[in-house]
Amino acid sequence: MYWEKDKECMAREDLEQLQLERLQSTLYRVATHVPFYRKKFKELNIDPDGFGFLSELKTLPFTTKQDLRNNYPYGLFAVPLRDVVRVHASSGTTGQATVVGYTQNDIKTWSNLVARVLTATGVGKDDVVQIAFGYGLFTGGFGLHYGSECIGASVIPISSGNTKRQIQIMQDFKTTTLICTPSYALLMADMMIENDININALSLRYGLFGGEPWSEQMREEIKKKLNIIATDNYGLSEVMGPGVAGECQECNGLHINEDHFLFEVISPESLEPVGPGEVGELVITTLTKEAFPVIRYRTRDLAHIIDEPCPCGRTFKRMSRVIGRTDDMLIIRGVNVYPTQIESVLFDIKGTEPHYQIVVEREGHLDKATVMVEVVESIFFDQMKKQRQLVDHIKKRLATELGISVDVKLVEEKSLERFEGKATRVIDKRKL
Ligand code: DLL
Repeated sequence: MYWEKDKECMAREDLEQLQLERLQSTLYRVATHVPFYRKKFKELNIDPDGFGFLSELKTLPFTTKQDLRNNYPYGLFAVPLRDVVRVHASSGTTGQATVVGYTQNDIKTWSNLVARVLTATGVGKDDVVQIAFGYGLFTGGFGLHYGSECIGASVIPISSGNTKRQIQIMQDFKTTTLICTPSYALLMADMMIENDININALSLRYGLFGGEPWSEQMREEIKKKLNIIATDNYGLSEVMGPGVAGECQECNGLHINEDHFLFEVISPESLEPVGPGEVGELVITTLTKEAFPVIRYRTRDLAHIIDEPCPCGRTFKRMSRVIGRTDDMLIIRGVNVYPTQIESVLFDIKGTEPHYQIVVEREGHLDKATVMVEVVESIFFDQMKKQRQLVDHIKKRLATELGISVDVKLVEEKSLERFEGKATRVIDKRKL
């Protein structure tokens, strides 16, 4: 199922021509209306009118989160505020908030791209969509809301939180599609199981999950517990919000909406492009944004590009799931470790619950990581010997996967914090 087949399945040569034309007009727009870009282009001797090939993209300057912060709140807008109909902002948990804006046209484009992502999962106008992402400055709630309305689905704008009520509404309103973070979906599933709710009596068929990294094992767990098709969708507020990329029913990588975004993958150290199919930091250039265009935005998200054709017929390249963020990456004794690697191992081990947290501390000059893992009650109250065996087993599996040893601590079921939005997997005590 496609939302815009002519676009989503277009020939690559046509796509590249379209990308070039759109890039040219974006460069013109930012050079004319955004002093930050005008200054940068001048410093680097870039003539935005003389841009003739997509391959020249790498001559353009990067834009970073810090640049957005330095221009807080409206400094990077390319249209006057009177043309802006919506403002969103990032939460600012890692510093000052960053602000983004949308023109009427941007909202239309955004809804359309989210509509593509929803349609690729199988969601249509007969569906009842429960949006359990937060509504507000976060782009998740409103982004998915407008996209769902665009396809004509019946939208339940419940927002996040109040899990009991979410479940009640899911039952009463015959929700067919759940939209939230993967960790919140799992929290809901667990609560339903705990309360002996018959999952098969629900009308639920689809789940679109995004907003945070999750592993393939977590997808399996959600699918099994909720008996649904579960797809991954990706986006970030600096670039638009949800709708940047999303999986089709093949569930094997997220189709990038390439007619609206140019993706590059670079090494965060050398800033040079990585080899084909290699993991690196995603760098995104918007091609159609009016109010808030960005040139070569460094996302800090790590993924790789899948170039092979997809059996679904879409010609847009896919990105792999995001394995983590450069700023989530733990360097433990010189080795790079991502929470999703730990998650994959834990999901494979019987007796552990899919809830974990990684605590990083500094002992002397060395970083020490402890993985706190919830275990089922029978194990928690089991003999010490059995518990030790389980700890050793987890440690060994983690050491093989990560290439370094970490400590493991078993904790009682439900003792770790639960999340209704994005989960926090790492507690870094080194910064405290
Ligand atoms: O999280 C936009 C969004 C909302 C996407 C709902 C999908 C669904 P921000 O709050 O700006 O925007 O956070 C963006 O979240 O740079 C990634 O690190 C992470 N992220 C988003 N989607 C995924 C995903 C929204 N599917 C940041 N997998 C991004 C992994 C994701 N990480």
